[in-house]
Amino acid sequence: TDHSDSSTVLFPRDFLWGVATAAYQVEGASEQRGASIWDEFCRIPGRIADGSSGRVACDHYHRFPGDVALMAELGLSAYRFSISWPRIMPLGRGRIDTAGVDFYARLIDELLAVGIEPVPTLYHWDLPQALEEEGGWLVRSTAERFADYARAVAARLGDRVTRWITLNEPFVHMAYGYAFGVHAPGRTLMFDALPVAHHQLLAHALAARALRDGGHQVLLAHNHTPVVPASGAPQDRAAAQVYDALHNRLLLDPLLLGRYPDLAALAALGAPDLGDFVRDADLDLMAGSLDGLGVNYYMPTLVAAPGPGEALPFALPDYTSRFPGTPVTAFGWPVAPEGLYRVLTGLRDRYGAALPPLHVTENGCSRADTPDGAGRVADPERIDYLDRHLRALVAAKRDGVDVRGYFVWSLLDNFEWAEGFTQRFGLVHVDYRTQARTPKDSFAWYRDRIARARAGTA
Ligand code: GBH
Repeated sequence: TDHSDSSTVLFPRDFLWGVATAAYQVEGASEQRGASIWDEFCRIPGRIADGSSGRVACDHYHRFPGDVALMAELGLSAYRFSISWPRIMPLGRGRIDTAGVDFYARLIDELLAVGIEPVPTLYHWDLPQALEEEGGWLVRSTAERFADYARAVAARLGDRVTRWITLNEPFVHMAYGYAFGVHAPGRTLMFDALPVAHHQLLAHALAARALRDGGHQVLLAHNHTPVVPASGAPQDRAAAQVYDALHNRLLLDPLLLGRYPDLAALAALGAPDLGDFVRDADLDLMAGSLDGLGVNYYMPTLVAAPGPGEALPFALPDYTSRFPGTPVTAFGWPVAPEGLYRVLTGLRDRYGAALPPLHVTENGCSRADTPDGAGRVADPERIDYLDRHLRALVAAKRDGVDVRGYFVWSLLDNFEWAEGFTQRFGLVHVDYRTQARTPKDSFAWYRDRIARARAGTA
């Protein structure tokens, strides 16, 4: 077959070539906005690996013109960033901070001036602290506050944005933030965190209704992990199924099918009954509320049945030691591009006609990068990682999956949540002492990759 010809078909002109970041991880300028749960969480000793916080981060708030210039050099068609709710509404409700709105307006104008589509995420885990004090995502009213916030943002920035991502990884936010407590707000509720999933879905659905009324397209970014049972033994297969239902389907089934997956196996472990907080009308509102699905993919998960006295695989499994022989990133995460192919084709197979077009809204790897004496950062492992994952995306497209965009996580090295600044995911190295940006070899590679796709030669 003629690969050059098929490539223009695989990557049509409107394919979104992007990079992604999130407000708390890059912006800094924390004194110029309301407090979020991450500001609070980072103050608790021992929670962040290097004792750092997002107080300054990459200072993107002040340096965005230079960062947009880097994006223009890459030849991107889209930038996925997130809007900080407490920068728009310092108390999570009511008063709008016009300086906060103005920051995003200037960022968006800067992007449009160089032909890059702004793709804002309305919520990437930085809940206003004032709302956390009213119960955070455990209470239903937070969903309504989110819809108010979404409407306020769309009213001010909606003339320049067509595609919105409501929430980033609501499952991860629930699990890490409210069930295990390793992310903000640091609660350890295990299965009692389930209402957090539902209230985020409701928030998405209420916001989606408002945004769509205004003619906008609405996506949500969901973290997917293909689940591999550790063996063919029935107990490992059953554990893998529960894990898959929780991590992959708990939030997608309501959005795409209008119902929750069967969680009977969890009830036996003390999980609350969904009927305690789910209303029928909520599911009607959620069903079909997506114009596109964002897929964040990093790695697969190998699941073994818990041993006697161990918790069910809702808790953090030790992924890496369980994939013997698989190379890992600096984070210890297995490098498995075929997992992306499995995720993309698996979504199509499971949801069929109910599945909207897909966008890979995050994919990337961390590496211990340092510029050499000549100011070069050679990161061949990252190039290999991105190249192989893009090939997996191409394979899924060839097999008929409708994938319309690919966003590298991340443009810049940034504040990697509980890991602080110890994990570097950027195409661009950041020296946190000087804020100097140094494009890595992977930056040039991605620039050339995009150019080849545009020229129809690869
Ligand atoms: C994304 O989350 C986030 O959206 C983004 O903000 C973040 O910077 C990026 O990924 C890189 O981490 O406990 O070591 O076995 C990814 C969701 C949840 C995937 C935790 C890996 C297990 C890690 N991640 N999960 S570990």
